[in-house]
Amino acid sequence: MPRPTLIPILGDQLSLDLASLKRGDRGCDVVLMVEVAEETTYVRHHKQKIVLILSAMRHFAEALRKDGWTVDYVRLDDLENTGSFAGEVKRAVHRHKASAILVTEPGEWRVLQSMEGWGAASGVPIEILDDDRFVATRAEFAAWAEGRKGLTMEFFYREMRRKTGLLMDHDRPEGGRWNFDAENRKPADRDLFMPRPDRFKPDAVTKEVIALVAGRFADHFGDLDGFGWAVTREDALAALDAFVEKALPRFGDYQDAMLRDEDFLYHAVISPYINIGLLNPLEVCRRVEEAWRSGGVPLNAAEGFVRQIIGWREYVRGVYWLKMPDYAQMNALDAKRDLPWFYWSGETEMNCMASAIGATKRNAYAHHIQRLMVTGTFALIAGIEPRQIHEWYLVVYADAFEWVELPNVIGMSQFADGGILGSKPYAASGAYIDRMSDYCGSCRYDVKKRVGKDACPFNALYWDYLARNRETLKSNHRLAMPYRSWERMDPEMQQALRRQAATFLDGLSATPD
Ligand code: FAD
Ligand code: DLZ
Ligand code: SF4
Repeated sequence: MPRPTLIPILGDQLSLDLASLKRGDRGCDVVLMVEVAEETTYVRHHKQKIVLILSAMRHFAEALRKDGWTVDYVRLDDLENTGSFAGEVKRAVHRHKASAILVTEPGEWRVLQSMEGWGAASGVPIEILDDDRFVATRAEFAAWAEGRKGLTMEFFYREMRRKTGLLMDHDRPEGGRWNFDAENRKPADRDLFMPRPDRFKPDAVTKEVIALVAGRFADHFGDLDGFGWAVTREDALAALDAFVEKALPRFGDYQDAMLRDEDFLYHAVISPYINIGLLNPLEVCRRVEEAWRSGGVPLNAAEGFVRQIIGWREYVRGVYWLKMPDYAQMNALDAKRDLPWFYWSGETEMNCMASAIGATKRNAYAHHIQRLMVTGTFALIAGIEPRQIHEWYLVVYADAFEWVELPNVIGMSQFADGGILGSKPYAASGAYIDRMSDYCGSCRYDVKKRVGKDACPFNALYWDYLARNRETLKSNHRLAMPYRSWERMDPEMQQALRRQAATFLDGLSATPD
């Protein structure tokens, strides 16, 4: 009997056409899947995120068996479980007398460091393959970035459009423009019919994992009731179909809108499925392109959506691998404040924050503008230490894996990378939130006021942020206008704003009262 090759598959590699499976031999090789304490606790993930991943892993193991593979599956509560990828791979190499390890590269730098030692620790050779579920390889992104002054996403995105042929008319963009973002800035009307994303009733496998998580991770953040994520490819495809049919036509128009009682608006709510491998990003984009070509969806919606995936998603991954491990430590504005406790409890009188954090607890999801312009902007203008807000985002969202979360937080949202990823910080006063949402009308704070007991905290914090970071930010030409306004402001008002901000910040607590 030839000795098998061991093919470890990680919890975010749940794709039957994974690179290592394409290279493996069903007749001889053994697939290894492991539930390990190291991964469930390296941060204290939202309970729904753990259920999603473990249940999707268990369902995927069955799909692999149906597809003819031999699968060795180690459960979290198996007595011999060593609790780490490295320990489980070593045990499995010996159990199966494997002659080699064949694996697809992981999403995270942390796991790659460990993976590179698996072969030596187990005494067999290891081959690590590129993850071809991405449009650009890490090497291709690095080649694109080489020698450029700035890493402008828009230029990278055009390359990806050319490479994939998505929304292209030969060598020209469909509709004559690469980007239709200017049409995608509408606030939502309160009385529009909002489609809800498809939710799925837990089956016996998911119920078992829910019980495991409720017992073992009871003190982790987030609600478990009402868990409704898809845990199989079939259900994830159904969720994609429902999005394309019901929400995509308005995705573009209302991409930046926020409403208090609408947790999802016209967003796809499929990022966890793409990130763990149940949906392939290119198949999703082709489905959206097809909907546009058949006339059911306007071009601004289809282009806006495709840009998020082959533009932003690919781009942040490229930046992550190009800049790690230093990227995780960046703190260009030297922000030092501890994360306020209300990020965990949701208890704050700021309606916008309570709403975004409440949705996050309920669903392990908040849409992009809540992440960027509410919880993200607040942390930015309050001067929260980037490492702490990064960890919060990594914990609370079902789609959070460091390769995509870190650049979105450290780069896009906190400007802690000094402008590698975005050309200006997303700092804003309450006026932005008021324009794009219905939060302010029922808030105990007055969004029009800048000082006084009832003043919206975002207002004073915004000016305080600009004043505090003047030396670092004043040369940013995209901030020239706000700095001119600050300099023209009556010095008494300047002082009042800074006092207002200081009093508010002093009142924030990093621990439960
Ligand atoms: P839609 O709004 O419907 O967008 C469609 C798809 O485009 C998403 O499913 C996603 O795959 C992709 N996408 C959109 N924007 C981005 C982006 N900026 N970066 C990468 N992909 C994008 N996304 C994650 O997948 N994981 C994260 O941990 C994560 N953390 C974030 C943290 C912050 C501070 C910010 C500002 C954004 C973060 N994002 C993250 C990006 C984005 O907010 C989510 O991808 C999106 O909200 C997922 O919901 P959706 O499927 O309804 O997306
Ligand atoms: C996030 C996660 C969790 C909670 N648990 C597991 C697990 O038990 N086993 C596993 O293989 N993967 C898990 N994951 C996903 C991994 O953290 C992810 O594959 C790595 O971070 C690589 O990106
Ligand atoms: Fe948020 Fe200020 Fe509006 Fe209240 S008034 S919801 S704190 S932006």
